[in-house]
This record gives sequence, C-alpha cells and structure tokens, in this order.
Amino acid sequence: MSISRLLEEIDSLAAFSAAPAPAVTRVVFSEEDSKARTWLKARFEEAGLRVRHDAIGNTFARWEGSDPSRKPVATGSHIDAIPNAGKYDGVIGVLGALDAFRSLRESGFSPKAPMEIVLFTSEEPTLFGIGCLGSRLLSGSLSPEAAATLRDRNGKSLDDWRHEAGFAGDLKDAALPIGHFAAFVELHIEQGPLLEREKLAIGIVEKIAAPAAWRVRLEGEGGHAGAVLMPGRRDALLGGAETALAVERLVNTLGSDDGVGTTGVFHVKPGAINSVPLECVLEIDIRDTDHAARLAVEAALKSEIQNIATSRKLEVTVEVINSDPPAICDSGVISVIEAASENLPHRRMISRAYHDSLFLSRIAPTSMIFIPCRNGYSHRPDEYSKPEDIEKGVQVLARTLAALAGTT
Ligand code: HGY
Ligand code: MN
Ligand code: MN
Repeated sequence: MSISRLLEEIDSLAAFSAAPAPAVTRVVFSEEDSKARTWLKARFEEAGLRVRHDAIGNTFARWEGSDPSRKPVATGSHIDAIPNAGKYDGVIGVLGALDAFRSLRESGFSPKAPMEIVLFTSEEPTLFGIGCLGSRLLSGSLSPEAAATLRDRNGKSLDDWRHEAGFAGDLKDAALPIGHFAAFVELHIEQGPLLEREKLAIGIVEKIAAPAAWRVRLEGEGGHAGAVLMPGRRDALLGGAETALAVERLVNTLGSDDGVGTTGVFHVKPGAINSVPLECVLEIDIRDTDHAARLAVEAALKSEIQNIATSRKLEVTVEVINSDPPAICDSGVISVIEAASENLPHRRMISRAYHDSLFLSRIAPTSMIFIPCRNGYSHRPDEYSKPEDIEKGVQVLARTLAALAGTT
C-alpha cells in the first residue's frame, strides 16, 4: 500500500468543504458533498470497482469475487462532516477501504467472495436531525414512510434534497435483507483518548453505545424586557435552561459510567436582549452502552420536562427523533480482526460514538477497527491521526477482509 497516496487523497477529499482548512464542513447533499461524491466515484472506478448507488445515495463500490454464490464482504463508512469538523472522521473508513482494496489487488490477491466498499449517506444528523439515515434505511431500521416525513430546518423534504442530488428511485428499494452481506467491518478513528493513552495501535469494537436524540420545544409569552414584570413572566429560555441542567443531572444519577447527555443545540426566539424569550428549541443527545439505564434517563427526563413546563406555565412539545438499542458486535468477526492484528498492540473496546456499524450489525455480522486520534479529539478541525497509525489500520482492514472473503 502507498500511505502517501492515501494521505494525498484524504487531503483532496478535505478540500471539498464549505469551511476553510483545516476545518471541514461537508453537510449531506450540499454542493461540497456532491463534488466529493463525484471525485470519490472516479477513484473507485480507477481502482476497477463497479459502482452503483441506491435511492438515498448509499454508494456501493464492488470487487467481484471468483465465486458469485458467496455473499459480499462489506466495509465502508461516511464522508459527510458536521460544521467545522476534521478530515478523518468517516473518511478513514472509505478511503482506507479503497487503499486496502488496492493493496490487496497489487499483492496479487483475488477474492473468492465479492467485496464491497459502502459509502453511507448522512451518517451525521446535521441536515435532518437524525444520524445514520442511509444505514438505517439500508438495514430496515427506518421505514421509507418515516424517512419521507423528514424535513430540514427550513421545511425542505428529504425527497427534494435527494432528487436534487441526483438520487431518484423508491426509498423502499434501499433496504437489504438480513444476510445480504457475509460480514461488515468499518475502519474508523476512535474519537476518544483510550488507544493513544494506552499506546495501542488497534481497537477492536465489541459494543457500540446506543444513541437517543430528542427535540424539545418550549413556548411562553415573550414581551418587552422592561415592561413585563418578573412575577408574570413565562420565559421559555429559563424552561430550556432547567431542561438542559436536568439532562446533565439525570445522566449523572441514572446513567451508567458510559452514560452521556448533551444539549448541543439551543435556539431562542426572538433572540433580542430586550425581549423576554418567547420560544426555545433544544436538541438533546443521550447515550449509554447500558440500554436500560438510558431508557431510565429518558423516562425521568420526560416527566421532568413536563414538571418544568407546568411550573413555568409553558407550552411544551417533545419529539423523540430516535431512541436506539446498542449494538453487540459479532464474536467471529472480532476474532478475525484480532488475528489480523496479531503483530500490533491491540485491545477490545466499546465505541462511545455511534457509526453506521450500529445499524449494519442488525443485518450482518459486524465489528469495527479503531485507530488512535490525537488527544481523542474529533468533530473539530484539529482532529488528527498519525500516518503510521492510519497505515496500520488499513493493513489490519486488508488482512481482515481477505480472511473473510477467502482467496481464489
Ligand atoms: O455523533 C456520533 O457519534 C457520530 O460521530 N455521528
Ligand atoms: Mn462524526
Ligand atoms: Mn464517523
């Protein structure tokens, strides 16, 4: 494999961004995303892969095997990036897979089972508020009917966005049956500090934390900041502030040690210094590897929000965008990755971030290969993985895929 070619490709892909380097902003179906997809398709075809996409833009780059009766071994990840992100999240799993395919082919390997790189659409929740949109549809975890109701912040529909991006067809055709893939393995940066801290080269994921995403809207009365006296106020922002603090408190008291809660979006209307907030909208991200613990947090939060709204005389709507179980990775695939990592310091671990693997695990034996990232930073422009760590991750992926696909 040629790590310099891969590093150049990571930089080329990073240039398709709505933000200046070193930040990367590449929201799904944006102009940057479309240009990046076109560039990537050309790289796949250059490598001799047959490329197709489904109705939501999940893209499949296929290396035919000598035994077409065998189910494809799949790998891949995403290339959409949240605003002001880094250039490795997701990209390592797509370009690293391409490099693994190329190095296998250059070594004379010929697979028995077909092998596919999958680029999943909209792993990030940026546009529609829900993460892993493409892999949810592909795995049957989100119905086409529910997907068709998705709207962005301005009310534009998923269908309008995907049609404009060139992805037509019926969303119901995106679903693949259980057993369609022989296995799925995703290479990804850890997005945490553990591997670097323990000086390990490879993490092998045995469990992926379960995410829940809520949108809470609180509405009060608003009014002139000077004229509306304190006793009569119905201040929506203060209800939102109490809600955000309740998220922190409930996760700390009811969540497991892996439980996390974040109010990452907090919009206030009208948003003027001399106007009592009329409305606030919060988007809340709650995760835990312990599903029961996260459900307990959600149940407690629901009643707390109701109490806050009642005591402050606010109108409230709670929308549960998604509330998913954790993924248990496949012991067989984990063993194959461990064998492929035998010459490198490695360990089994959990993934605190969610990934498309969270949903692929519902239809295929799945696990993930993590590589270290500096200080565990991710979703920020200084996200960074060392070339030698990327190279080791790609080598382990190549060995894993070859073992799973079998040699002709
Ligand atoms: O939020 C996540 O865990 C992923 O990076 N989208
Ligand atoms: Mn991400
Ligand atoms: Mn990711």
